[in-house]
Amino acid sequence: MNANTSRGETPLLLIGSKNYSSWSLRPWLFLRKAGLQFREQLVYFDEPDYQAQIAALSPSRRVPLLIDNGVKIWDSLAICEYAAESLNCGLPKDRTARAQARSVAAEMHSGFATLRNDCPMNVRARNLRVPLTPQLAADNARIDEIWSDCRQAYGVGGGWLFGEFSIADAMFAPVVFRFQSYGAQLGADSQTYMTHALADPLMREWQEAARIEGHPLPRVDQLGA
Ligand SMILES: N[C@@H](CCC(=O)N[C@@H](CS)C(=O)NCC(=O)O)C(=O)O
Repeated sequence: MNANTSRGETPLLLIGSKNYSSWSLRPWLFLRKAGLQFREQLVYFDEPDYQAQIAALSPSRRVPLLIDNGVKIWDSLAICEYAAESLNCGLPKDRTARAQARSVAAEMHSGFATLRNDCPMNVRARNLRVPLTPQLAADNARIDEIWSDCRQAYGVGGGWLFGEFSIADAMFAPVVFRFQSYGAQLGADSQTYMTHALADPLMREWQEAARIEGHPLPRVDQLGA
């Protein structure tokens, strides 16, 4: 992928469970959408040597991690940005739209702590119910606002937040799966966005892999069940 060099091994993406690892879904989806050929290596959270497996490769001891021609990139948003820059894709061409796509991607990357904690991604689960605390309602409402604002301002020309698929959609992909599992009150534009995202062939591929993956985590599965 490294745009500055012609030599190269196939990039390697180290990711966690497809059912539970929300951070892993983001770069996986982005790289696949970009059409990049890459190898996938999975580490499962329930394996006894999981920490050792990650530590052997990842400086942050977390997933995801991309290794491209010996260069390590160990953060979901950084991987998406690196790929967008190398492949010249995945960000709106218009400067204002691009800045807004980066803003909502960054807001997702650094925020929504209550949603993350109370509703961990559990792709294969349905009909989960957790208490709708004021903080959780506020997180959901802000996401609803972002999705509908983006769709209304930039949605012409495609079903994604900025029309064509972008980094913003990669960052919100785990939220789409969370809302499918836990439910959320959303306006019409956000509902339409959810439907579009869930029908996407790559989202379905990830969902199917999560369904057959095994490696259950009981402490996550019991939340909201
Ligand atoms: N800011 C990082 C967060 C990565 C992260 O927290 N990954 C989780 C998996 S979804 C992880 O590796 N957790 C392992 C641990 O904390 O031991 C990113 O955007 O990639």
